[in-house]
Amino acid sequence: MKEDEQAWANRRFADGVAEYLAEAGVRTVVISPGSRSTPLVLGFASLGSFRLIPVLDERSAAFLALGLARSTERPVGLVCTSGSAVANWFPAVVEAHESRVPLLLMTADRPPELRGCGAGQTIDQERFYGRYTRAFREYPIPGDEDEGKVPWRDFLAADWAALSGDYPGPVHLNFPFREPLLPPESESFPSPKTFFGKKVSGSRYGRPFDAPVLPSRWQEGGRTLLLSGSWLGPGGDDWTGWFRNLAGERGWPLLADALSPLRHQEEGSFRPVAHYDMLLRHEEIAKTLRPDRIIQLGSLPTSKVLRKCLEEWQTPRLIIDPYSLNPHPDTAPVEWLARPDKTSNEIPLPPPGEDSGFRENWVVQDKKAGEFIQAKTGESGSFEGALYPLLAEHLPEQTVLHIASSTPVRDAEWFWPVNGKRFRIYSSRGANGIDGTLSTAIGEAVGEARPLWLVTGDLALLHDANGILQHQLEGLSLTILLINNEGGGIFQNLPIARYGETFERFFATPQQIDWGTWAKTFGVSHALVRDPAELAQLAARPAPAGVRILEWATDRRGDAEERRRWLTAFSP
Ligand SMILES: Cc1ncc(C[n+]2csc(CCOP(=O)(O)OP(=O)(O)O)c2C)c(N)n1
Repeated sequence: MKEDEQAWANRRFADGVAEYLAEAGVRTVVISPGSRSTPLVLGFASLGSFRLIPVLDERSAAFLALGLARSTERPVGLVCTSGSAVANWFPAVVEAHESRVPLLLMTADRPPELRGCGAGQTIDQERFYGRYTRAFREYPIPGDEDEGKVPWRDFLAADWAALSGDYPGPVHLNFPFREPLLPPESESFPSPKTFFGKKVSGSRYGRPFDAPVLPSRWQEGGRTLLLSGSWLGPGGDDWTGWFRNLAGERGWPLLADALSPLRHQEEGSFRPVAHYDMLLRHEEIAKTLRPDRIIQLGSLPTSKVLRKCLEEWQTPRLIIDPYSLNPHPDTAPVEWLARPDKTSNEIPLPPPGEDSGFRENWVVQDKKAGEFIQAKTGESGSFEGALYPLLAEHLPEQTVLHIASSTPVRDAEWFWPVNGKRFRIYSSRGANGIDGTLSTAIGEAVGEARPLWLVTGDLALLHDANGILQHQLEGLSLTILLINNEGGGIFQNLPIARYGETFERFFATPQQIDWGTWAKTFGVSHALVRDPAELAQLAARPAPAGVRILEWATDRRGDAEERRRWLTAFSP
């Protein structure tokens, strides 16, 4: 094939891909720089219908795409060059797989004749992400004999279905390109509207809501306890709304993690339970709160204490998960674990209220625990756990937050009070990594198109320090509440914390960063916040555009002690 023909074949092919994805509903493509991906980049750029976001570091790029896909409920495309660039997406691919977020991973590659023979920037990219993708496909080389024979346009439709269907997640498309990658400048390119593949319908992903009907044996009386873990993904609000109604109609107590929208939806007679971890630490209280049956929607709350109780109690449990997963890490009997489709044994609900004493007990105890936390919050100095009641009280209604892995996600579960302010809280609970925190939050903020608060430890922020390069993204308003306890505070709770210097060097790993200087390097604002009243004021005011860092300095050893006191000193 003549050189020009090859270049045009590359362009035509990439334009076809871009055109298809535009029709399918992709709005955003995150692109990292490189040569081999040139045709793809031009394909997306020439169509003019995408928001294209350039991100230098592929690891940050993929996490940003994850945050965008999560918050817009649409698949997001990623483009990178061949070689180790591909490997840098991997951590975000793992999280996307685990938390069911559709990322369209488009890697450029050398053609087969340049693989395995020492050609530059060439690695084995086939099935690179192994089981962490819903599908992998090697596309034909544009202009090659195969391109005419292989129905690659139909492949796109199949790969789209794998990406965004009932079990959404990442899909990897590998695109080999032969040089030259770019057509001569002088020639104009025919209109890209040449694509004739299968049409797709629907651009949002996820499973449409269909109110489940409980099998009859689960509708009988008995002390039934409802559990709600982290946000369920697209359509999640319908599922949690249904669960909330179930709790209301039946008078069943509902335990909601801070990551569940239900923690933040107290209204009328609906009152979720927030401080179950604290309550269940008390043997005497736990005995009175023990259920006869449990219904769990989606993942379990994070609490280890609750999980231990589930193991001990061996209470029969019904798990309802819109994506048919298997979220029960304990050995308690799960009587029915299935897709919540309508079932034939539909019977009317018996009248509610027959076990109202059970719910009453949970709610009364929870209120007492909430009052205990509230009283402690006023007298806690710089204790990081006190930040959560403070944020809950002062942030405006419907604020969006991202709570980082490690202590923040646990403190939020323990101390974020029941409220009716409809906060939306994101968190990466798929693989619970501290990686990609900043980029994921930036993606979520851009996708939400409204201010977002990121609550993070210092190590999680540093781990994705490159993410700050995106601070100038259009429409971004991000407040980073940096809990600076100089290292991994979470490890203070482990027995290894007794091991002095070994602990400090290999577990706590303090990093000695002057955050003011760091922020200045990138041109973002930074302020040390020392006083809860000051933080309360900042939380209540509208957040500015761009990125700001509010640094809350605290002492991880002292905080570990204080947290133990908060969690154990409560007595009803
Ligand atoms: C990618 C990744 N590497 C390592 C870990 C193990 N890990 C869990 S928490 C943590 C420390 C986090 O420190 P920081 O963000 O400062 O929060 P803190 O513990 O102080 O609350 C580490 C290293 C992880 N979860 N993910």
